[in-house]
Amino acid sequence: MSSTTVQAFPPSEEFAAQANANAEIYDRADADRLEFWAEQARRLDWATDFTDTLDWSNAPFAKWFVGGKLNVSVNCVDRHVAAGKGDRVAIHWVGEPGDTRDLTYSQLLTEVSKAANYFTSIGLQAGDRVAIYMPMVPEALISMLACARLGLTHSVVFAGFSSGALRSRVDDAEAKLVITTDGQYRRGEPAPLKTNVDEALGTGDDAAKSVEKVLVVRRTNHDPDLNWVEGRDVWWEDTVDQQSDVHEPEAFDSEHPLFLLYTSGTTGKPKGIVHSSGGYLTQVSYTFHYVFDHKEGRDVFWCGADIGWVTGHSYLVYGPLSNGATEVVYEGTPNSPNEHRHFEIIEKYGVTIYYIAPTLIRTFMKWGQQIPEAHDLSSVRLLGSVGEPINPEAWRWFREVIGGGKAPIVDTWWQTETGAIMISPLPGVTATKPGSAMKPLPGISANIVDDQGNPVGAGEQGYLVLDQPWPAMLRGIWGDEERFRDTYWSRFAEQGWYFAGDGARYDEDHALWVLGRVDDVMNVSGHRISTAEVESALVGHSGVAEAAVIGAADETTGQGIVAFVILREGVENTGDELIAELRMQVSVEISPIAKPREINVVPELPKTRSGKIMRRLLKDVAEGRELGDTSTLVDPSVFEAIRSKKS
Ligand code: 6R9
Repeated sequence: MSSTTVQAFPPSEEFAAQANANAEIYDRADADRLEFWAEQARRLDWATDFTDTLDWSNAPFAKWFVGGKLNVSVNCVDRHVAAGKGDRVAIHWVGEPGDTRDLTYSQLLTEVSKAANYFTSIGLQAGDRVAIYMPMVPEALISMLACARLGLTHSVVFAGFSSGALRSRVDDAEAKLVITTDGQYRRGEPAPLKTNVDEALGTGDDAAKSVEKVLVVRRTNHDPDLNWVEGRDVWWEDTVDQQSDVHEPEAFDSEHPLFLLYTSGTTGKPKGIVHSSGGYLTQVSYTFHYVFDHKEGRDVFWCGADIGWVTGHSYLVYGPLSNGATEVVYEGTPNSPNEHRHFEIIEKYGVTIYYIAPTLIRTFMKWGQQIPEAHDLSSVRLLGSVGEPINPEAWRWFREVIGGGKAPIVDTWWQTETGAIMISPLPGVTATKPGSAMKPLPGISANIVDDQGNPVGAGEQGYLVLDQPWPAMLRGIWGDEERFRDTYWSRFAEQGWYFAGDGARYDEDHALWVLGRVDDVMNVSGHRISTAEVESALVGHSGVAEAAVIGAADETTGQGIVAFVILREGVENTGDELIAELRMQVSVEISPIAKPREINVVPELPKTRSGKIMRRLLKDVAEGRELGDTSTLVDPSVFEAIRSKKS
């Protein structure tokens, strides 16, 4: 695909005139990167100033803002109240059954202080770990901030994970406290959640050794047989709510571990990614301000991610709140009670900045544009995408249908490990191309290289590396220094670069295109073809709602391309005729070598709860193997349907 022929969208004059960013900040960052970051760190309130911006002498273990001390929760809450903004709404919370709750910054301070007082009362001390296994209720965010306030390192475990996944994370981190809810809503129905905690923590000889208390927020109130372990389990309303609402915070070292977040690796055991306080908060705060062009007191921000993922940590908690933002936090699924839910919320709260994953955009496309069109979405002025490469079709639809044909889109590339956005256009400054994350942010340095570490030319695919440390970078894998070095720093050890695990290429204009995980890059007859590129071509066909592509072992070509597609609502499957059309589509869009060997029309694609397509499992199907680990799938039964439809 020749990306230079892709239409670029320059920023409108109107947007540029009011934008937080301008072209000059790239120059400033280039002129003196460390000075630039020191300047960004000044966005925060430091109790003790830092003496050095970066200590990289023990690479790959970085220290940023050396000697500085700060309190993360003070930066997210107290300082806004102290500045007279206490009455500003921090969180417009929307529950799945339709209940709502607004929390101002003053109210947030009260709640966070009470929780901090309770945590202290049960003997927790800075450095202890706390597991948070909760749906998207306000107390989840309050708990995270209360941990931050006390220097307790939180480990949020997605509430859709199984009890086994929770147990392994609790054990690995040796968490002393687990915070949960009695139940959670799932597509309109209450389901137990604390039961999973009981299962996870076990009893007798099998009991999780580290856990002293389980703190339970009442949410669904529907489980008459709720199990209760005397001495271990307590209700939030009986404990936290009874505490004083005054709490004197203490400052912590810039490098103090703010949180652990487990992410799956190539081996089965999840890695506990460790994030710091000062460096992390600096970069999430900086990126929130510039990438989302956030205007305090005017914008209403909505990030659709769950706090169980890094996007929820950085752009639902620490980024927006450190900037004094007003944001929407929605508890439920997008089609509960019906497909209008997101658009009703945008309309009701006047959401101005809307940040979601491409998979959701494609779902909206599948539902049809008459649904968003039934709502006044004119408040939306900026759109963001994250989590996977966005195909140009979805990009255009997003801008047209949700963004009124004019809202800029920021396609933000980053990872759990990077902590904050790394590669993205700056709205009002960067001309965007549908499907490209464009270029590294000011202060960030990335490159695309071949196996030997040589830069690749325009149009050639290579590995995405980060060749300079950045403030929000992971500080390690919890308890496993060797795995940290191995996973990220061994591939380009000589050069000392971070290997992101993604493939990418520059086009002729030096715009950066992320092509997906390198394990998703196929090699067909010696040609490297990205699964994302083929998927994008398939989705470019008017009948296709969503596509997943994998490289399956092939005797003659090394790998053969196998595609799985879902058709749009109302599109008829004409069998061979359709398949021929789709193959032609790919041939025309990319090249005849990219034509899928096999195209299967299926009713569903297997996805993780964070919305990523599990290509590994599709590969198992395509290669006729037993399925690998399906524990992170939303709905393991989709495979029955896929197998039965597979040609
Ligand atoms: C933030 C987040 C990280 C992986 C990353 C890449 C993919 C994320 C992307 C993107 C293309 C984007 N990814 N954003 N690919 N364009 N804008 O998603 O973190 O869950 O750790 O996933 O997601 O493959 O390596 P995480």
